[in-house]
Parts: sequence; C-alpha cells; structure tokens
Amino acid sequence: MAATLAILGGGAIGQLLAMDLCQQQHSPILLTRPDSATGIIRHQMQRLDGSVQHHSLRHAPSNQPQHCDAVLVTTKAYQAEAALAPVLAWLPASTPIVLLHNGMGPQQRLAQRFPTHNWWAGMLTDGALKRGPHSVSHTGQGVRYLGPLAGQGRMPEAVTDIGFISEATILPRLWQKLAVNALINPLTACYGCANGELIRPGYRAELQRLSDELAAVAKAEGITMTAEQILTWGLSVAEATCGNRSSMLQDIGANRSTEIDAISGFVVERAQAHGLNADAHQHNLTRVRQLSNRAQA
Ligand code: KPL
Repeated sequence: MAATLAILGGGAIGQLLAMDLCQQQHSPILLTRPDSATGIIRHQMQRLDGSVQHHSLRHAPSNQPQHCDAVLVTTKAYQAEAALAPVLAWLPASTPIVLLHNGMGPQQRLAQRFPTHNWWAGMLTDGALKRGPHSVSHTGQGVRYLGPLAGQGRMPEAVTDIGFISEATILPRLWQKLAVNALINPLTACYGCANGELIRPGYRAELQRLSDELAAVAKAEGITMTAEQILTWGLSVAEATCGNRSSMLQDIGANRSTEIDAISGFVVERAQAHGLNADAHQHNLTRVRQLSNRAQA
C-alpha cells in the first residue's frame, strides 16, 4: 500500500530516500523550513548505473500539519533537535519518527525529553552527493537498518521497500556506525585527506588507539565490539569509500558546523561517565572544534 513518509532534511541522504520512495510508488513529503512555501518541485537523481531519474516531490513547511505515516529525520546530528521542534508541535504521538543522523546523543536526548512520541533510530552507509537543492547523485550502495529506540510499534512497509532492514535492537548498529565515523571522520578532517588515505600504515597507530578506547567505552555501555572489529570496520569502510571525502571534511571545507560533538564528543562523554580514558577521542574533538571555529571565523 502506498504510504506517505515525511522527510525532514533535504540534504543528500534526504533527497536520496525521497527519490527511492517515489521509485517505489510512495509519496514522500519534503519538510522544509518553517513558513517556507508549499509546492511540487521536480527533483533529479543520478543512480549508481549513471541513469538519471526525475520525480516531482511535495515540499511543505515543517510547521504546517501534514498527514504522514512516519517521519524520517535526515538532518545533521546538530540540527535534529531544533528541526524537529515545529514538527513535534503537530505530529500525533503515535507516528514513528526515525532519526538517521550520524553519531549519538540527540537520539537519547529526544527520547527522554519527549517520551510520549514514537522514537526510532537507524543508520545507513550509502554514499550520496547533493548536487543542488533539487539534485542528488547516489555514489555508493550501502546497507540500511532501523529499529525502535524506546518501546515498540509498527513501521510502515514503505521503509522495507527502500531497503531498510528492521532490527529489534538498533543500538549495536548505531555503535557500529559511530565507531566507523569516530575513526574516519575526524582524521580525514584533520589531515585534509580522502577516506582511503587512512589505510596507509602511517595512520595505523592512531586508528588502533581510537579503536582500543572505543571498545572499552562500548563495553562499559553494554555493547560488545572488540578493538579488532572496530579497526577492521574502519579500514574496510575507508577502503570501500577510498575516493570519498568524509562528511566532516566536506563540512569544514564548506564552513559548516560539524557532527564532531555527536561522534568524538559522545565517546568522550560516555568515557567520562564510566571513568575511562578517551584521550585520543578528546584530542580529535579538540582539533576538529578548532578547525571548525577557524573555518567559521
Ligand atoms: O559516514 C561517513 C561520513 O563521511 O560521514 C563515512 C562512512 C565515513 C563515509 O565517508
């Protein structure tokens, strides 16, 4: 059955998911800034095989009530809470909200602050490049997972139609993605290099330290992942996306805020809560904040 999914966040991933939904005969709504104009806008997407597709997407301001079966949040981590505020004012509490940003922290804060809402979280590893406000390229096929953050409930089948695999417990997947991001994103941002550079032996000691610290923090949080697994995930994603510039490197280059607080910042915060050492992550947190302040000055 055709479903209406609202997408909050019109970046590369938001556009990619919206186009995938159209392709599967669903009707996404792109929620735009409060008080912006409503309208039908033609979007373009270049698929992995190079073919170009067009679909007309409904745009609607996020502060205007809409009928929708679920909300997919594809903003950056640091935007999620503010972007959701106008939506939570009209969204029925039972409608699932799926948080798909990198890193952690906003998921837990939102679920705690608004406990009556139906919170889900997910992660995807697709590569996508925003070519313009209405144009995106799918640059890498990834895997997509989602699951309830708190409580249970049903998710419209539309998410399965666009490749999401449902997990009863989503936290281990979120930690796995966090681990990959905590290894790749700060280092590529600090060294100004493509992801694939990190495979070189010169980076191995730094990656190993980050993996060791992260494994200890995850264990204290009840998540089983060894330092070896973390290092292997980091290196294999760096290799699979070797030509890519990480989202954090792109954010620094474009003078945007970065997701460092939800990535290294989250690791440091959880380490402190357990009295554990996370000096290597703290070092990355400090360096990226400095770079970001300099870029935005
Ligand atoms: O998620 C990513 C990002 O850049 O944010 C990775 C997996 C590191 C790919 O670039």
